[in-house]
Amino acid sequence: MKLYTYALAPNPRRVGLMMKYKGIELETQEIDLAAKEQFSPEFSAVNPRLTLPSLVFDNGTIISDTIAICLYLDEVYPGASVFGQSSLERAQVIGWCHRIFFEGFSAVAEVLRNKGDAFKDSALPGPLKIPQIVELVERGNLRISAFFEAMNDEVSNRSYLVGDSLTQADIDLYVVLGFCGWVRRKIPENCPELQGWYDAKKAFFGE
Ligand SMILES: N[C@@H](CCC(=O)N[C@@H](CS)C(=O)NCC(=O)O)C(=O)O
Repeated sequence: MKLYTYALAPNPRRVGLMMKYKGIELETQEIDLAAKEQFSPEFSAVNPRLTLPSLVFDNGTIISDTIAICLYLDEVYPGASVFGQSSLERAQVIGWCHRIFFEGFSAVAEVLRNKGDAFKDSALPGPLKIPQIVELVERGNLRISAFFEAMNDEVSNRSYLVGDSLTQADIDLYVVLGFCGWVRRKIPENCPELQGWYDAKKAFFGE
């Protein structure tokens, strides 16, 4: 089994932090997204979707969605699960990850990928040539503002989104808040609970 990754990028970070927390070690290979290595013939042959992270098994089976990779690794490696301690908590964690991906990651990506030359004709990840739509930058920023405020309310009286220990939902929220910095969005002053939550997780992960 081998994990193709790019440690700096947000979706690979969701897996990387989960592995660090659980003490999981795997054979890995870095694909430099900044150098566009995902478009190389070698990596295209591994994952035609051209995205990271990608977990590839010895028989060629591939999992190329972050949430699925995390679920799989969580289950096959020992240690407390980061997907909750009951069926209800498991459903809640997956629900949170889905929400954070849609309301958080995709909002930041909307801003990041719809302006500038770096993502010209590559407004969505993958092999298709997708043109940028500059108006989406404004919409993405509105979505980020709404996300900050919603998450501020959610963490105002708790350290963990689900249950009483760290889950993948917390990892994903922590990673997306860092990803906001890629589009120069900081947690605003009217979201002090979220800032406190983020600072605590940053210290916890030693970053
Ligand atoms: N469906 C994938 C999407 C992952 C994704 O978008 N990864 C980004 C890095 S964070 C990527 O591979 N980007 C390639 C590109 O920009 O061409 C998942 O959920 O893991």
